[in-house]
Amino acid sequence: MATEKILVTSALPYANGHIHLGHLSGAYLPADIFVRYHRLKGSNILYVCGSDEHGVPITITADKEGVTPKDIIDRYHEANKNAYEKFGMSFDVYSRTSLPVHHKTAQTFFKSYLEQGLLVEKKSMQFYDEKAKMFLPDRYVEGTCPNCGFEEARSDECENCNALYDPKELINPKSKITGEKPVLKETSHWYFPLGKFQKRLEEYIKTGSEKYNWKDNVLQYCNGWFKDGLTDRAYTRDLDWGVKVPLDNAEGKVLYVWFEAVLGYISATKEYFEKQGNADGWKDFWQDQSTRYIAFIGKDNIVFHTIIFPAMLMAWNDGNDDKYLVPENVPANEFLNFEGKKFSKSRGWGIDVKEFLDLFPADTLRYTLASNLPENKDTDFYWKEFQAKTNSELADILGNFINRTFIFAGKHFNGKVPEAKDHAEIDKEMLETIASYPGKIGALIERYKIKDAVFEMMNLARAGNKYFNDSEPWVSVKSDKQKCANTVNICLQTIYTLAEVFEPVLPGTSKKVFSMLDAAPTAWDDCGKTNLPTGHGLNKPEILFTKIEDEQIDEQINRLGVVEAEEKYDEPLITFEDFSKVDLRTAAVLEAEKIKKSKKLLKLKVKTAGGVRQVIAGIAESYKPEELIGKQVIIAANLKPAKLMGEESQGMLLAVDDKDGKVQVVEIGDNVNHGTKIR
Ligand code: B3M
Ligand code: ZN
Repeated sequence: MATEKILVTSALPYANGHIHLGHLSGAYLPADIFVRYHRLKGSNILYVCGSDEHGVPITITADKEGVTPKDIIDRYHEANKNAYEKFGMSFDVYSRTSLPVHHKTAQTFFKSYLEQGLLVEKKSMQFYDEKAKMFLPDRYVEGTCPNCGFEEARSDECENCNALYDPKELINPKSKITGEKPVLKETSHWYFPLGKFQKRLEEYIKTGSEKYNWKDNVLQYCNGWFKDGLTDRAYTRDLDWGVKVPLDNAEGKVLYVWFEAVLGYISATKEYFEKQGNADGWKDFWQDQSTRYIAFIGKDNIVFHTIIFPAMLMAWNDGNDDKYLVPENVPANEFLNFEGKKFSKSRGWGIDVKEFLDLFPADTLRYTLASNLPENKDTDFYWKEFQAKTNSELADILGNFINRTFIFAGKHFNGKVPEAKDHAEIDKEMLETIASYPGKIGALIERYKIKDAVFEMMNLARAGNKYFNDSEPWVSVKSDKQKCANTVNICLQTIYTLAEVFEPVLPGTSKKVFSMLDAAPTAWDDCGKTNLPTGHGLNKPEILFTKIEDEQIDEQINRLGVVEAEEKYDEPLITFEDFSKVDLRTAAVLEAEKIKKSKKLLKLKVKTAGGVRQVIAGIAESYKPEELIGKQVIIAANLKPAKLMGEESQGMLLAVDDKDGKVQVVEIGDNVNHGTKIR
C-alpha cells in the first residue's frame, strides 16, 4: 500500500486561561493517539495546533487584569504550550494566530471573497460606549433580560432563560467598560452568505458520513443546523484586537475571530514549512487532493468545523485556481466533566493540566483519560477511578507482567532471550494472540474508537499475565527447561508488542520498555510477530508505575470546591492621585545609633539623591545599629518632620512585621540609585 499522507489538526485553544483535563479529552489526546499510531504505521502525517489569540474573551481578561491583550496571550501561549509538552502531545508545530503569517492568510481569504462579490455589506444598530468611544461587543454589555428579568443578561441573549432578543429590548443596558449607559449607533459589517452553501454542505456531510463513517453526534448537530436553515453570518466586528479588515474604510474593524481562527490551521502549517526552509511545503498537505485531513475538536466547536470552515474553503475554491481540501472527518468528542460537575475555575472545581502533572506522571493521566474518552456521551473524571486505573491496571497488570518476566529472564536465562522450540499448544495459541492484536487495535484507532483500542491494549497485557500463570515457568524451570525457555521467550515477545501498541497512549512508558528490551519499534504491521532474536541481551528492568496511596487521592478530593475568596478592600478607597502624594524614595543608611532611654528607637542618617537626613525608626528590637549600615531602604520622603524622644525625624522608614513578630525593614538591591522614586 502506498504511504498515506495525513493532515491532523486539533482545535486551537484560546490563549486566555490554562487548559484543563476536559480540553485534553476532547480534542487533544484522541488526536495524539491517532497521530502516534499513524507515525508507527509509517504514514506521512503532519500534526498541527496552536493558540487562538483573538476574540473578546481575551480582551475581557486583559481589561480585568489591567494589562494588554498581548500580555495575556504571551502568558497563556507559553503556559499551555508547556503543559501540552509535559502531557506528551506530539504536535509538529504549535503556532499562534497573532503571527504575521496568519494575519496575512486570513486577510487574503477575506479579500478573495470580496473580489468574488460574495460578501454582503449590511448596516445594523450596535451598542456604543460614548465615554470609551467604542462599539461594544455583545459580551461587553449587561442589562436586564426583557423576558425573565435576569439582571446579568447579555445584549442580545439571556444566559438564564436562553431568550434571544433585539439589543433595543434589553432593559437598563450598561457598558461593562465604563458602567455608562451605552447608546445604539449605526455600524456596518460584512456578512458571509452561508445559506448559499447549504446544498453543497449537506452533500459534503452526507458523502462524508457514508464514506468515512462520521460520528452520530456530529451528524445530529449538523442536521439541526440544516433544518433551521443557514443564514448570513457577520464576518467582521467593531474591535481593536484581532486581524484588521484589510480595507481603507474599515478603521476599528477586525475579522470575527471564528472566521480567521479556523484558517489558523493553514497558517500554522505555513509556519512549520517555512522553518523547514520549504516555504511551499504546506501546499502538499492542504492542496493535494490525495491528502486525508482529519480535524479533532470538542462538541462546542462542531458548527465551525463542519459548516463554516468547509464553506469558507469551498468559497475560496470557487474563485481561485489553487484548491483546498475539506476535512475528511471531524470526529468531535462530547465533554469530560469532573467528579460529576462541570469544570469551573471560579468554583474551584477541576484541575489544570500543569498542576496535575506536578503531582502524577503524564502516562497515568493519559491512560485514565484515554480509557474514558467522551466519544459518544459526556463522561467524568473521578480521582478514585484514576487511582484504580493506575494501581490495578497500569501497575498490577501491565507493570507487573513486564516486571516479573524481566526478573525471571534475568535470574534463569542470564538476561538474554532464550531459544524457543517445539512449541506446545498453549505457546502456539499465545503467539497467535499476540499477532492478532496490532491489527485489531489499529482498526479501532482508525475508526476513532480510541477507548475500545485502549481496552484491547490492556487485554494483551492481561493475556500475557494469564499465559505466564498458566505456563507456570517457576515449575518448568526445574522440570523442563525448554518449556520454561519457550514461556519466557514468548513473554518477552509479548512485551515487545506491548511496548509498541501502547506507544500512542503511554509514550513515556513505551520508551522505557524499549530501552529495557534494548530494541527499537518496528513498523506497526510487523509488530506482534516474533521479533526479538534468540540470544538478544536485555537491559535491567525499572519499575514502570508507582501505586497511588489513598492519602494522595483524599488530599485532592478535599481540595475540591475550596475557592480562595477574592480579596475585598473596605471603603474608603484612595485614588491614584492620593497615592502619588506620598513621595517614596530609596535611601542608603550611612549611620545608625541607639537613642538613649528608648528600647525601640534607632537614629539613622540616610542619603537620598538630594542629601543626607535624619530618620528615627522603631526597629531597635530587631536590628543592631551596625547591621543597618550600607543597606538601601525606602523612606516616605515628604512626611512632615516630627519629634520623637526629642529627636527630629525627617521622614519615615518602610518596614513590615515578619512571621515571628519581628520588624523587618524593606530593602532594595544596590542596582538602584539612592533617591530613586518608587512608583
Ligand atoms: N478557540 C474555542 C476553544 O478554545 C476556539 C477553537 C478554535 S479552533 C479553530 O474551545
Ligand atoms: Zn432571561
